[in-house]
Amino acid sequence: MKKGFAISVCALVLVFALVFALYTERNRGGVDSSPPGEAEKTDDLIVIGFSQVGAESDWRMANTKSMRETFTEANGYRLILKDAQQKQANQIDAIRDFVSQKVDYIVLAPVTEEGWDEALKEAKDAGIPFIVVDRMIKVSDQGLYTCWVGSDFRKEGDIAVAWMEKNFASADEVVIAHLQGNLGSSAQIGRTEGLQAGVDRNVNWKVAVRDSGDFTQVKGKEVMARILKQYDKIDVLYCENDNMAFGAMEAMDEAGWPYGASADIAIISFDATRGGLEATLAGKINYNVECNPLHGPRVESLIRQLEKGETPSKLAYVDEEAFDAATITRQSVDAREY
Ligand code: GYE
Repeated sequence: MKKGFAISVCALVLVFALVFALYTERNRGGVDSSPPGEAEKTDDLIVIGFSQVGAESDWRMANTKSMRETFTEANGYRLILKDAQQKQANQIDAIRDFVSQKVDYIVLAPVTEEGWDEALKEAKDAGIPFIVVDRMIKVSDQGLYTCWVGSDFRKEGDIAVAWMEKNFASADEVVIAHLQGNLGSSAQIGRTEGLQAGVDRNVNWKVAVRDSGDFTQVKGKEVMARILKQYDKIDVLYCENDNMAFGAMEAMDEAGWPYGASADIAIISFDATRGGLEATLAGKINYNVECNPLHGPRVESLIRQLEKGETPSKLAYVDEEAFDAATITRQSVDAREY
């Protein structure tokens, strides 16, 4: 009897020791020593999978910064950001990865407009709301994505062309060099369509050369250096973003071609980043059409609406302005957030 009692006491002590050990281990968070998967829920944070185009321009860097600053843990989010290095295949992989991680929302800044149907269908089948930001997508069924927020790129092109029509009204001939962005992206398509409509309206306008600089400074310089060797008269350089304009200006500096407000080649650019506005204020860029990259808070407000069970508008366009070297002020450059 005494022996049996001792055994029971021992067993009880052992059970207590085991429970105590497990309890302290759990409180240290050490039950599973492997780190939780990125999207694994260990808290109440809303998990956002964001597929970003890349880091090709100042615009893009400002856009990434805006998303990072908005979707912080302090604001109630966990942001999983994947940089696609300007490749659609990487974006499709990222979307599939977000689906398998069961994120709460997928946000896509698409590199091009076409080719999204299948990946979006997978996200939809998984029941994950899909927000498109910045450039647009073309899909067979509009129900494949929840909503979009970004710029009206065609309108940006029209604004630039209106400036050209006003400033070259008395010219006999306007020879244009056209530096395009990433072919197939909405930003390129809209800005190119705007210029094309201007060329169709003005018989004396000629696009002598048209080439893509992929929205990067390096490529902008490379393409412009080639153009300068082939043509001896250019009236307007229509450049689809600031970074390509910076590259083109380097090429013109090196080749000794004067440009800007006090020279024969006028430069039109897009984005109106701080660097772009500095160049406009310095008279190097004649006209700069704004494209606003601060989409973080805009995407967040869409997510807040969706969280409340509301239906945000399908398409939301951002208001934008343009800056003329003749009228831009130091204050407007200093007020620039990006
Ligand atoms: O103009 C360019 C960037 O999609 C609006 O992409 C964006 C464009 C922007 O690389 O600088």
